[in-house]
Amino acid sequence: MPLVLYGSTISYFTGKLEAALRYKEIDYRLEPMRSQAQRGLIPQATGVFQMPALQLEDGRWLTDSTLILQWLDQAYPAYPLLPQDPVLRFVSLLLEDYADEWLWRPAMYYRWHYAPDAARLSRHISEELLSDMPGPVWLKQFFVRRRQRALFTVGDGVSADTQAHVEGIYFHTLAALEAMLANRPFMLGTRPSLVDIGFFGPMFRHFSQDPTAAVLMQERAPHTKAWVARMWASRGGQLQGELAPMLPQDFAPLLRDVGQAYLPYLLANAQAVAQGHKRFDVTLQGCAYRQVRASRYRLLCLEMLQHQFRALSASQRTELEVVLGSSGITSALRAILPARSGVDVATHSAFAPGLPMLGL
Ligand SMILES: N[C@@H](CCC(=O)N[C@@H](CS)C(=O)NCC(=O)O)C(=O)O
Repeated sequence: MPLVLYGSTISYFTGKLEAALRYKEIDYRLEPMRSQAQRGLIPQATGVFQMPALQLEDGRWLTDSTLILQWLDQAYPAYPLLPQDPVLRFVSLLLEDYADEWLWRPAMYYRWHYAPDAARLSRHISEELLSDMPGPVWLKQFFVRRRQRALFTVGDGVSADTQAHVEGIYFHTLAALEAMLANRPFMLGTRPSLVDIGFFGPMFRHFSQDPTAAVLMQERAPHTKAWVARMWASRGGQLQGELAPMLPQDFAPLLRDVGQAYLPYLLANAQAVAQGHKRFDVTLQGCAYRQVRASRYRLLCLEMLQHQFRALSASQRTELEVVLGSSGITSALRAILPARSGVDVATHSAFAPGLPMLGL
């Protein structure tokens, strides 16, 4: 019996999980998570209104692609995604989290800001996911576009003042990936790992397929475009590759972004959650973001990273400091957080109720 993956053929996190299932050669079937299912059974089972959700043969449900990947790597150990080396493993978890949460804003911006993209994607969602709701497609499109912008672009800090910075996140990421993928087939070596899977999320279903972003990828980063196809085609049994023993030097620009933008954002978010603020202002890399949505889930992301960091031995942490260089990452990993998500990070798993990405 295949696993059943509920999601969408245009979803960031569904595509990310599919790449892992395909590489690990785990049999699965993709089912659209239609509005009826969302309103009823699935959020009841997973505790959260989000995709993807994975159902096992024995009926159990899993949510949150990050936790699902960690569970899959244990339950299906063939073709592992997480590196064995504890330091490389930690850096992989950090980069996967960054790709999930920090590339989300530019991914949503390119999809919903530009009219041709918004028209195409709102039509796709209306036909794929809202086909079980009454009403004409054009009306559904109107509401989808309005909802997505209110939740994820203009309603989450994207404005005329921040637009250039948001676009810069995409351009810098493309430049960093291109430098790596011009020289080797996968980000950490000659086979895929969790880092590839993390970046594949936004790069596949958003940046390589949404019209405006796809043209930019084609022009600026042809090796990255080829890697997207290579990742989708990768099967563990057909690849003989190896992971690099250490993090390659060309990760420095991504690590800088983690330290200068993503982790300062997570710390400002933690402060907002502590104060019970639904929105907050934060200046990142000189760009003033206003009215960004607070997220208890992203506080949990920071707690998880700190928990994984604390699990390293003293000598591994020293080794990690060397790998991370002057990126400024470890100070955020050691910071005392002003608030708690309320989730026990030591026992949290894909089987526990999930938290929505934005909101308290
Ligand atoms: N942390 C979750 C995030 C999942 C997520 O936010 N998925 C998006 C679609 S790609 C979603 O379902 N959003 C819900 C919404 O738009 O209300 C994961 O890794 O699975």
